[in-house]
Amino acid sequence: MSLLHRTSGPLTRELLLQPSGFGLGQLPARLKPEATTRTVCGYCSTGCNLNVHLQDGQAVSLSPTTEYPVNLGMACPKGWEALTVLDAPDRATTPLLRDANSKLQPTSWRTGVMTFVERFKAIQEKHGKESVAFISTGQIPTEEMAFLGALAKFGMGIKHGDGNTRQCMATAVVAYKQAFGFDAPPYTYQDFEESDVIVLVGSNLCLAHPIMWERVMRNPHRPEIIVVDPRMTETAMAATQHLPLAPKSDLDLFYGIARILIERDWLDDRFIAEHTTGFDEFRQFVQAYSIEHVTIATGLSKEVIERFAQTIHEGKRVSFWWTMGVNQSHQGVRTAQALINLALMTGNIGKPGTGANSITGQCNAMGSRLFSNTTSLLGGHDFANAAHREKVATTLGIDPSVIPTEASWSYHEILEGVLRGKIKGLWVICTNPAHSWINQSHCREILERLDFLVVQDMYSTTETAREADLVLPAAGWGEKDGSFINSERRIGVIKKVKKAPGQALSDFAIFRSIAEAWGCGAMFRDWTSPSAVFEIMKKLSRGQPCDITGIRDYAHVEAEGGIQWPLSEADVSATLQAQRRLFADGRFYHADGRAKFLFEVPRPIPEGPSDRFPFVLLTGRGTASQWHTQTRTSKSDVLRKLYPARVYVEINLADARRSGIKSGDRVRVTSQRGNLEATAFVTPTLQRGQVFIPMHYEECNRLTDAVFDPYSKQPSYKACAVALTTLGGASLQPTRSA
Ligand SMILES: Nc1nc2c(c(=O)[nH]1)N[C@H]1C(S)=C(S)[C@@H](COP(=O)(O)OP(=O)(O)OC[C@H]3O[C@@H](n4cnc5c(=O)[nH]c(N)nc54)[C@H](O)[C@@H]3O)O[C@H]1N2
Ligand SMILES: Nc1nc2c(c(=O)[nH]1)N[C@H]1C(S)=C(S)[C@@H](COP(=O)(O)OP(=O)(O)OC[C@H]3O[C@@H](n4cnc5c(=O)[nH]c(N)nc54)[C@H](O)[C@@H]3O)O[C@H]1N2
Ligand code: SF4
Ligand SMILES: [Mo]
Repeated sequence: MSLLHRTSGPLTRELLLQPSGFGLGQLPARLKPEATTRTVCGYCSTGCNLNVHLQDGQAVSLSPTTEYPVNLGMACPKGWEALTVLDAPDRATTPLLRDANSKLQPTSWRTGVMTFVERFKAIQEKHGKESVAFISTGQIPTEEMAFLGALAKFGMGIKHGDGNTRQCMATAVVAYKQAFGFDAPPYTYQDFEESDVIVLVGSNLCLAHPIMWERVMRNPHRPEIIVVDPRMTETAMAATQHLPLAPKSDLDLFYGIARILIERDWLDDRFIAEHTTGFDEFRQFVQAYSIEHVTIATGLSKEVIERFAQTIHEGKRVSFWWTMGVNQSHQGVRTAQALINLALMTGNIGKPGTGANSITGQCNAMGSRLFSNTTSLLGGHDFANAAHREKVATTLGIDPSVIPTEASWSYHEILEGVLRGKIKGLWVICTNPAHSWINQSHCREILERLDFLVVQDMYSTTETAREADLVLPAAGWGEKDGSFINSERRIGVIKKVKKAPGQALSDFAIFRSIAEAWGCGAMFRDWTSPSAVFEIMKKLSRGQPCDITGIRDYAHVEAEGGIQWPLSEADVSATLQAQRRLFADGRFYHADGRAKFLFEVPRPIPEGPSDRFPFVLLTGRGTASQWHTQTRTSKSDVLRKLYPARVYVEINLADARRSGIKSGDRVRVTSQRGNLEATAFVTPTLQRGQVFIPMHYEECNRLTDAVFDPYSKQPSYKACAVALTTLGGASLQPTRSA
């Protein structure tokens, strides 16, 4: 464990102070900072705090904040390098408009915004208001998300707008809403240190959330760490139990575990009776999940499964955590709920070191869940609820009739809308679908069909910006103000510490000028600055489970080291606890105050391996130094040294040996949708019949299969069938089918 900690863990303060580190020690004298300010990191949902050192008001270096309850002086390589990537030569510095020769040419902001308004209005006039849609993000401040959602839906009459959080968090949102009555991850990071059993499902915490992993490493209770993941990930290597189950067999496994807990009477009967509904039906349902059934479905041995159940029973404080291995599945919602069920039936919720805990991905996915105005109405409200619409309208001083009466189409429904000729104009903000969306060539074909595509991004070279008719240059993290909400519901403040290059503007400023040019500026008279919008958000949250009316302002948030929601006016007491969790009183958000047991018969993987495509492809994060589609992380010299430059495919040792494939050989990976050429990386960490490709490489999503969870509409990125061939055309066969 300690070796792993060193090799893949973050760079700590100690390293900073060493002469060879990246920190202050190596700065030339003329760059010694004059002042220091603080901001929250703009990559992952951990929400580490960084001290940014300034000279002439501009950032010159940074170091992790010691006295912040999230990261305690630690940061991962992306955080350390966050400033470097802002200076890249491909930053979008002026608006770009496609000319008659189909070339993107620089233009003025005035022309850019006027063209935006003219083209989208013309489309709406010809094809109806709903023919323009937007796709947004979990990576801009909450104030900007709220502005975008309100401007698009109430000001511009857009009905359909979704976020890249659909690719990521939609499953957890639906699972929580159905089970608890509100989208409410219950935990606080301190729980990583207080559990004696930590169950990580489909989460490679060690590299996707390195500082959360550091919190696990600080746990003084010598916890059992159980990793449920088909791959022997970095996290699994450091675990005490690894369950390398067959992909997407989690549901069978957890129903089987529930059955064992019931059979052996390892339940918290009182909690079940007082705080839940649906347990008797669930008890009946899981009878079908005998250990024999579960061993066949998962490929795990009886002993491994029983030991897992026994460890849950023996744990005094058991926490269940999940990430994309659960959410990105054709049955993600029910899988997340199967974990929630395990926590409920053993009473592992609402107490220190417990919980059914979805770990978020992007820095502000949680802000998007509450305030993006896509699936839920601003402030975690419901579009379909007339009282909610009335409340939001009154708070904003707008006519309730401008608020749509139903939630937007989901991401893939919007893309299908393009195919059906229903959507003609699309505005893409802070996301890169031409790289990250599932079944990429289809996605690109769809984008090409649009009459008008606007991309608002920091860089002009992203795969999506290259397809755009109009590129709007955006300031990024570090170049603007606002707030984020991290995985444990903690609101943190981000600050402008650097001037954006050229004419790039904050997304906030872009939304303001579009509102004016569109003719709905009056609706946003009070939306003058991020802090003004924070006040509006507070009002919108009043009376909701995410009530934040007790937060005074950004200064209050900073003084407390971030503040977790909820904090209503009534909650503000003399001392605010730095670590707060939900459901300590056993009351959930459904009208009866109880949590629900939810379950359903598992379904097979839509595209299992076949004779033609005999391998299962898994995808996900590759290293702690790569971020998604790499628009940012590829701009750092330091980060680029920490990962392979070109796409690679991990192949099981026995499978590779059988075909004489060695690490470094070039192979072709083909699915029904496309193919790519990659370098083979032969490894014992994969099971036979499975291969893995990191999502950071542009080619990865040529292969993936557009399959969705029926409730959350989240794409299932982590299971499709592929064939492997040498470049000479010889096909590889697994030593055993997957
Ligand atoms: N360095 C880095 N960190 C990141 C990001 C990044 O791009 N780079 N992105 C951030 C974002 S937005 C997100 S959403 C998170 C994602 O964080 P994670 O979800 O931890 O990362 P992934 O690698 O996508 O997937 C986790 C694991 O799911 C496993 N898996 C695949 N199929 C199954 C299955 O059927 N069952 C189970 N139990 N496991 C399965 C995969 O083998 C993989 O190891 O990371 C965040 N942090
Ligand atoms: N095969 C496969 N595909 C996946 C996944 C997987 O596991 N496997 N994971 C999925 C998941 S969980 C996620 S979250 C998505 C992520 O997919 P994307 O959202 O497409 O990935 P990013 O690279 O983060 O894209 C963010 C874009 O916003 C820009 N940007 C950054 N900051 C700002 C800003 O402040 N303002 C503006 N306007 N632009 C900005 C960046 O330059 C970048 O182009 O990928 C999904 N795709
Ligand atoms: S762990 Fe996440 S929040 Fe912390 S420094 Fe790394 S990327 Fe930033
Ligand atoms: Mo994500």
